[in-house]
Amino acid sequence: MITLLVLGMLLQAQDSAPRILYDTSPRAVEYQLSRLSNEQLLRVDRTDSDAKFRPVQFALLTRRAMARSVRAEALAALVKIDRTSPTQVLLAALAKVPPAEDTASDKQNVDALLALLLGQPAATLRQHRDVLMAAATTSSQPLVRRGAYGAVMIADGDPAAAWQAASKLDGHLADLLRSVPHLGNASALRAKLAAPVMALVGETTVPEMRAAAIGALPWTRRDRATFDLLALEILQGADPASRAAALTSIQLIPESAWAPATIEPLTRAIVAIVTETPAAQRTNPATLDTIQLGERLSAALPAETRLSIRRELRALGVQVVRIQTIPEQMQFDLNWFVVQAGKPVQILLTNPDAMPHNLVMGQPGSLQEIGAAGGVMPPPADPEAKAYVPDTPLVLQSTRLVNAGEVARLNFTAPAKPGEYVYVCTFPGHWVRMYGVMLVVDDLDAWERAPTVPANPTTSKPFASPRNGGSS
Ligand SMILES: [Cu+2]
Repeated sequence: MITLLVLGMLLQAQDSAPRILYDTSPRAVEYQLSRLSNEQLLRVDRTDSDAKFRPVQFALLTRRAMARSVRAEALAALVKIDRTSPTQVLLAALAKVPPAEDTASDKQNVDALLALLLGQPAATLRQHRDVLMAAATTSSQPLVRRGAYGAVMIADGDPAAAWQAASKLDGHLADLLRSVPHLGNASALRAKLAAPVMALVGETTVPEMRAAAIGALPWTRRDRATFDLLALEILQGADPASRAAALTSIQLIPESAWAPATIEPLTRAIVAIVTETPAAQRTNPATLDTIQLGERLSAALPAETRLSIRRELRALGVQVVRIQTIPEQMQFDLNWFVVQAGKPVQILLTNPDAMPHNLVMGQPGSLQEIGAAGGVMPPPADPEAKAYVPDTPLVLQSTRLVNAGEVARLNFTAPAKPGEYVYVCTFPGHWVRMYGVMLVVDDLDAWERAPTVPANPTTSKPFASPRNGGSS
């Protein structure tokens, strides 16, 4: 009885709004807010009229992995509280968020704020052109400069004035170039940027500027000439930052624009680049993208070359399998994948959905049992504990619950016994839709010569496609 009472009180405490002491210094208020999780922050009492709640609204606008609708609401509240424009609020927000884009969640955060700033109509941005130009040319914050140069270009419908201003200031042209991927639907403006960006790639030897121009290029055009230029940078470029940018940019070029004669030397260069990369760094996102690019390019090669290149890439490290959740669909984007028995595997699970998901790997035929057992477990008391993972020998591997915008890595050795192993999200109710199959084979090379398709454990029929487009 007493335990039930305590439990009830705990649950009540968990559901009620966290109390914030506002009669302290701004720094102390900020500190209290910084201690709250996103879920707790969302429960903090607030209005859009009392300046006291400004720090709460600002935190909601600038937090990593915050939903778009929450940010939009916080932005509207800040505009009202400060009696200012969204442009001003967003420039202030960009000055405050971590500029480092080393992690996926920081990058998503910056992307979200830039999308709010640059997603405004050109006519609105034009009303604030003086403010934007001043911010672009005088701010000490690279992200503010990036957003402001992009906004001036959208306001003008033309890059000339912003480009000219940025050219006169040390390092500013690189900030302008980094805004190009964020220009949204301004396709006429992007087209106008194609010639100057391509000319800059041809001219500049300043590594930072060159890398930024190469990063901007595929956002202005994605044709054969762009492919050739990026391929040349990968094959012959001397500067590592520019080569890395070219490897990222070339992934955006559609296969129809690939130059057939360049594909084999390019895949060989990629094998060499991955070989040069220390083993411990081969699971970095950038290297994983490079390996995936090598595999994609090799698909266009004759069978024998393709198989030998894939074998080389595979021999270089762990086999990495990237799986994403599909927002609002309760599904993984991968129906099945194949690995070699006894070889190291890394599953990289990214969750762009608003709700948490996990991935539990189980013995062949165990989907229903694991899904049902996980779904009836209570939420764990310890927020760091793995949730909804049933204690049964059927479970081979599991991640923790992955929150919105987060990534989890699962490193393991593939089972020695071939078979159709299942993976499933055990969050209550998800297992009926959110699952897939890891096909374990004795010899991957032999399998690639005569591929087989595993069965969907629910229908017992072979999967129609390894990828899941998100049908509902
Ligand atoms: Cu799920």
